[in-house]
Amino acid sequence: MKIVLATSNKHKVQEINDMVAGSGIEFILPPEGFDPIEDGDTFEENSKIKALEAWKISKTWTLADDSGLCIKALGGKPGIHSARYAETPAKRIERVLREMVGISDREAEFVCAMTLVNPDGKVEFACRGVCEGSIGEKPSGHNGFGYDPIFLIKGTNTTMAELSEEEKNKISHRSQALGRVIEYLKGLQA
Ligand code: ITT
Repeated sequence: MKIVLATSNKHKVQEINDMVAGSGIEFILPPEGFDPIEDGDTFEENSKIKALEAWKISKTWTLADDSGLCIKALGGKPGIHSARYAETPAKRIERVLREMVGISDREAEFVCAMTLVNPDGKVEFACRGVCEGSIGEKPSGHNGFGYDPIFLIKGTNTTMAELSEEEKNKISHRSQALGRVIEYLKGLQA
């Protein structure tokens, strides 16, 4: 079964395909012209906007992931603005570290909201995955993407970027949400 993954982020497609390897499900990039206006107020709303936009141009099963980093001491920022918090991934990390200077409560979480739209253009299933952790004092590690180098996994001194792909995929917000989507799809096929 092929499902259009409503994203322009190639890292997400790779991560998600790695997670479902061997399941008979393959995620593919949307056809050309995928340009959603992510103007929702929540991860859930933006995820739905992306999934429906991808459906409009593909008319098949689509899955969207809207995700981001939420930092408690910053009132949940960068949150839904994670992808645009500064111009480049390195500058986004710099900005977060700057805003966290002098703050001792460094609790944070990665959030992922997924929306599955069926070939009739209706929301078939939606869910959320969360990965708890905290913000490190400096970046460390080169794997993954985005804020991974400053995200310390709860109860450890290891950043998400220091984990192998396989290790990240066992605990990430994205894998938790995707696990629920796959379970739902398997139920449909049974
Ligand atoms: P699409 O909207 O096209 O899917 P995007 O990268 O803009 O691609 P989002 O709007 O969902 O995706 O923003 C997610 C941002 O949150 C992403 O660019 C990263 O900065 C951050 N993020 C999400 N998941 C992450 C992860 O697993 N590791 C590190 N950073 C992550």
